[in-house]
Parts: sequence; C-alpha cells; structure tokens
Amino acid sequence: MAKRLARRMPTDTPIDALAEALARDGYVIVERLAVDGIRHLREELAPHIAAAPFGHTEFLGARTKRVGSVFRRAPATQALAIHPTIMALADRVLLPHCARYQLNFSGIMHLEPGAGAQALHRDGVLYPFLHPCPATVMPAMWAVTDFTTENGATLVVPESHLWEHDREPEPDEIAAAAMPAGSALVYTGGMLHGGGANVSNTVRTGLALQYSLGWLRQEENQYLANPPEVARGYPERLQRLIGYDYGGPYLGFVNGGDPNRVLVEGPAGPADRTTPELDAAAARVAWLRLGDIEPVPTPARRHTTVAMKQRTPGE
Ligand SMILES: O=C(O)CCC(=O)C(=O)O
Repeated sequence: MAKRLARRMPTDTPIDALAEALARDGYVIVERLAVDGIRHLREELAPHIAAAPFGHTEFLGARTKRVGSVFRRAPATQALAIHPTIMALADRVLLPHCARYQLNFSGIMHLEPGAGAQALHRDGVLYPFLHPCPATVMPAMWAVTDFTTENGATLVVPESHLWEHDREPEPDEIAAAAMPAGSALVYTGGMLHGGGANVSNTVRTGLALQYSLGWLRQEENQYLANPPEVARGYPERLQRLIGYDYGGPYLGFVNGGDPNRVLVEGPAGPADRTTPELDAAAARVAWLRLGDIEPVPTPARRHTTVAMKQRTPGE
C-alpha cells in the first residue's frame, strides 16, 4: 500500500493554480467538486454495478467490475462529463494540440474488497508515441465513493509524465489519490497510475471520463455506445464532445457538413467541411514534428511491474 498521499486542492482553487499543478505534477485532485451529482449517480449506478461481471484479465482485475456506456445508463454522469472545471482544464491540456478535443472513454471502475493493485500504466500508450510527449489524453477519475488508501484509491506517480518512457518508479515515488466522494482526480495521459489494492471491507467506485485530442480514434466507440436516437436527448455540449461534431477542419463531417445536424430537425447547414471558427482554432495549433522516421525497434513496455509486486491482499 502506498505510504504517500497525493496532494489535494480545495474546490475554490482558481483554474490557473489547478492547471499549474496539473502541468507540474502530472495530476491534480479537486476536492468535493460535485458532491450532489455524485450522490444521485450512486443510486443510478447500483443496478448496473450489481449486474456487471468481474474482469477476466489481470489488468482488468478479478475483483473489479466495469460498466461502460454510462451516459445512457446513468444520466447523472452527463453533467459531470461537461463540468466547467474539467472543461477548463481540458482547454489548457489538450487545446494546444488540437482544434477540438473529444470524450475518449467513459466507464465505472468498481473495486470489491480483495481487489489487487493494477499494474501502473500510462493511458497515453493507446497511441504509439514514446514518452515524454505532449498529452494525447486527459483522464478525470471521479470518486463515486470515498477513495481511501485501504479501499484501493488510484495510485499515482507524481511527475512521471516528464520521465523517459521506460523509467520504473521506486515504491516511495508512488502516492495514493485518497479523496472524499464527489472529488475528481485529473491527470495527463503521460502520468503513471493504476487502481490500488482494496484491503478494506468496503467497495471503491470510480467514474472514469477521459478526453483526447480530436484527431485521434476514440478508445470507446461513442457512436455505438450513444447512437443518434439516444444522443438526441443529451445536452448539446455532450453530444459534440462524444463526437457529433467536427474533430477539426475537414475531420468528421457528414454530407460535407456539421455532424451535429444528424441530431436536430431542420434544413441541412452549409457543406463546407469546416467553419470559420474551426479554421481559426486550427490556426493556433502547434505543428508536431515526429522525430523518428524509422519506428523504434524494441516494443516499449506498456505497464510497469512495481504495483504488481507490492500488491495483492493476502499475498
Ligand atoms: O481504478 C483505478 O483507480 C484506475 C484504473 C485504470 O487506470 C484503468 O483501468 O486503466
């Protein structure tokens, strides 16, 4: 179990200070950001968690349950996905490298007593960039229950978003993201992290909502998880975030126009494959130079071994 506790910041901390901590440490925990919304969410989630299977791989966890397609199953998640504080942080982390960011993944991560610690990993390794590199992903983990060192609070490795790809953390570099229900742990896709071991008698439930650069393939297929007849009932901001929107100029149009048109009645809009606003947003995005023309020959490790070694209750 990690001996260090991750640093937490009060909910009224200015966005600049939250963004600074996120850039420096690779994560920031905002305490009690949406306590009422989370209370309601717990009720909506209960039947879905009860019906969910346990994981069938070591990474997914033999005592861990996961629930996907959360916007349709638990509507209280919709407001959390577009929470202004999370959006303001995503603006800082992702917008330097894309004209629009998107919702990449939504899911419940529910640890029952006896769950072992997960291998530490970077969410950004979905995409074949060696670290350190600009953030491709910005995940937010909402504490649906209290997260404690005993019940499996997410383990984080501060500053590991700046490390070389293969550097392994020492045990004393790992901290537990303990936080009260309603808090949010926001981190960059380059920071090493993983679910902790649940050595308590209580469950630990987290809602993971992850955002990514608008020009990348989404991890969870949002169009199948939220088909048009379902997405039509969501707030427009969420519709656009999950992909009923351009991903940038010339990215994701339908019949040459704004994909959000498939969700609203009325005449089709212009079919220009972009908009002046989108062109302006794209104009301030920095070009990235991919340094390696030849691929790096040795496949980079995807998970570190430290948490696995420390870990399973009863071992
Ligand atoms: O459950 C957690 O705290 C983190 C889980 C995670 O990082 C994952 O499953 O990718």
